[in-house]
Amino acid sequence: MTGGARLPAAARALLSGDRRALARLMTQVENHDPAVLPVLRALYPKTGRAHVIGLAGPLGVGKSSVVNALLAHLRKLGTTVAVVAVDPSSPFSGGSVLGDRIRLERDPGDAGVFIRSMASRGRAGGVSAATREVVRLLDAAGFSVILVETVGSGQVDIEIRDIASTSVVVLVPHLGDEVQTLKAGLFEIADVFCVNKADLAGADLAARDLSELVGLGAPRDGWRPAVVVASARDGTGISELWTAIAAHEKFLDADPKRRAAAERTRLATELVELVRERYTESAREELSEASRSHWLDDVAARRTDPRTAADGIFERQHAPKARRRRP
Ligand SMILES: Nc1nc2c(ncn2[C@@H]2O[C@H](COP(=O)(O)OP(=O)(O)OP(=O)(O)O)[C@@H](O)[C@H]2O)c(=O)[nH]1
Ligand SMILES: [Mg+2]
Repeated sequence: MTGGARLPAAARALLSGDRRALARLMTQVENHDPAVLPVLRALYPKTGRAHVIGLAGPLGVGKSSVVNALLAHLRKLGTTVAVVAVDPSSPFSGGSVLGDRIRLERDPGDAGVFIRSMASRGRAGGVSAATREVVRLLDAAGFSVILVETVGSGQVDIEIRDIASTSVVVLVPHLGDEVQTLKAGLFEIADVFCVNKADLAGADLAARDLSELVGLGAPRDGWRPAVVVASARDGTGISELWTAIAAHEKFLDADPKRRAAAERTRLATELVELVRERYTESAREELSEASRSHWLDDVAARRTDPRTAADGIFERQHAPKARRRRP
């Protein structure tokens, strides 16, 4: 008897390469369908092998185009690739654009590619929780490289660092971009900078300025971000971009403790987020119970300040039962 016999049917289907089962599980994740939870639990030990690469950057800099070019490059190398486009605002706009553009260049019968755009609608854990779960499904399904493109707010851009082992920040050669990037906090998350649209004027200058900026800072965790000039439009610099990404991966692997430490940091962030999600849910439940409306009544009437009331709610819900029973 093998351990596999105890796996849920959907997990077995995913592991056997059933792409429709994979897509169905992703939909369940997006819809917060609790039926997916035992499947995720069963698949978790089979994850952790994929190289997860995040791509972030300002609107319209060519992230999807770079993803598309990397995808083509990796397929030529024989690497299996999955793409996840994360759009926190709309399930259709940005994502479907990405899907359409990539569909143009890929062979629909190519089982080595999987593309998914996703939205995360109103979950307390935000975009990250659902994205992590979708990435894990792809990881378990055996994709070697998973490219995660963020679409939308700067906050989501920054959260990519909690999901990906390598973060690529895509920029374009326009004056002031570096300053904007610094402001948006993107500078801190980049392992690799990609100055895209090199077919336009100024790319080399922008890359030089950026390299200087990178040179001024201290390496983060021993790594100094690489700066690559590329044009997703004509394909120049894409193999160099992949080389830079792969170099970061190699750097992580050079010291086994390094990758483990980075992963533990990401997992700690995830656990805090998940616990916070539970607390948030139970606090909402507490306040929505009519018999508990005294919390809100007291705060609204200025009898209790919000922090004291919050302490009271937390105590009531999470203090050990023995303590709660005391008079
Ligand atoms: N000249 C030039 N244009 C490019 C290049 N790469 C992308 N573009 C164009 O830039 C525009 C935006 O490209 P996308 O790939 O959709 O950019 P994005 O960053 O994914 O956009 P959002 O997801 O909406 O933020 C499109 O019109 C592309 O054709 C490039 O290397 N050179
Ligand atoms: Mg895009």
